Amino acid sequence: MTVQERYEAARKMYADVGVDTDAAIAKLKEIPVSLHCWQGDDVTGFDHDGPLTGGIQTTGNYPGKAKTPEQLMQDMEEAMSLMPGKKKLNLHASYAIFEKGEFADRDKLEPKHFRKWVDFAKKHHVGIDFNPTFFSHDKVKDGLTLTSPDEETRKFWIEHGKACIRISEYFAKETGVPCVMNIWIGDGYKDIPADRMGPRMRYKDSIEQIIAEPHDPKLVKPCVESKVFGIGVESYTAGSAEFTLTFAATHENVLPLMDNGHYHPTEVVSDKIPALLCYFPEIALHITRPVRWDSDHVVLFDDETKEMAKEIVRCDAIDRVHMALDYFDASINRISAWTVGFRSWQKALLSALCTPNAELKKLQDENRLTELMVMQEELKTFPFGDVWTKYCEECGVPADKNWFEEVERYEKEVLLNR
Ligand code: RNT
Ligand code: ZN
Repeated sequence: MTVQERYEAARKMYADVGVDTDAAIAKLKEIPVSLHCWQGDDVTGFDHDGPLTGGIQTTGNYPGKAKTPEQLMQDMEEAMSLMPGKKKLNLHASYAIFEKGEFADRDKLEPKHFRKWVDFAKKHHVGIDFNPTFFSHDKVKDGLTLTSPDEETRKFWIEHGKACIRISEYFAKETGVPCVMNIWIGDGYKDIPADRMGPRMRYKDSIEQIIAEPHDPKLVKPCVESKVFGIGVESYTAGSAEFTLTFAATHENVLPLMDNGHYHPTEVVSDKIPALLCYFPEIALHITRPVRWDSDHVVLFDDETKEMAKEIVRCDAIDRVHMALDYFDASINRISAWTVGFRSWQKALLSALCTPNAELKKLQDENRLTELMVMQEELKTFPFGDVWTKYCEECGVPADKNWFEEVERYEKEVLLNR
């Protein structure tokens, strides 16, 4: 059977349960998903030589890591050519690109240091999301940035945040797409602190100063990302879930950002998405895969990933949820890591779009819960793969098993020669 014949058969089966697969495919092509630059070089960046700090860690030493902006862009292009769907570029401030002999510290960063990224985004017709980098830097004092009791240190990082607001607005103006600017800090304590509120009050004041930097809220969307703990920061994290959520709720035009690696292992972000959508006009996500802890493994097409996508789709919130990938695995081919993660999230979205959500909701509301269980289980063996293959084909990217051959060729010809 050809791809088209298989698709026709699948389309009929889905139509019988009220799902329009053509519409699902068309819709998915319009949903932007932010692709994180930091999978390509293990969160190293270009503005410092030191180690990755902030309580996050990449493990592994797979050959071929990108070491220059040119290599990172080339690798990203290679990965993007294997991913169906609409992309957005997600950058960290530490990926500033300086001319030969030029340097600007984080508090002095300017739009011009990101001009090459804007050119890259324009070339690929994508918008840009941005992240101030509050880690991997010698001005992180005693593990603290925006919560530091040392006013000079705290000021430096506030200035960094303000510079990033200006750069975010530049990105939005240049690309014509609003920029989601995410604030995440690793500040906290390894052991039981004597003051839990003080750092949080300083954090609150710091973010307020950062977002007071003049900007158009239609162009720049600041977010605050929560976290439960980090490596070496096990006992106390200033930016906890309650802190960041309340901050976003009480400050106009600030979005809460949930990273699904940042909760206790039995908590699920899929359940938190509809809870937040009851109150916030827009929310943001970091999509990752935590294995026992916030390990940032490559996103797979697994149950919780599917459930998160389902919630976004069935809450009719595709335009209200800013989706970004956030993981880093240095133990496998990085192009493949990017590609598997992006394709997995695309599959999750497509699968959610191919779910008869209105019908299922009706069963729930009519208390036909036995039938609901039966239907949900039957749907799991529908020929989703045939719809996926059709989608990949329409997007001009290799269908499932073939793309890895290209990754192997690229590894041999490019990565291993670095
Ligand atoms: C860390 C956070 C944060 C980072 C990126 C690199 O735990 O998830 O979002 O992963 O900013
Ligand atoms: Zn994150």
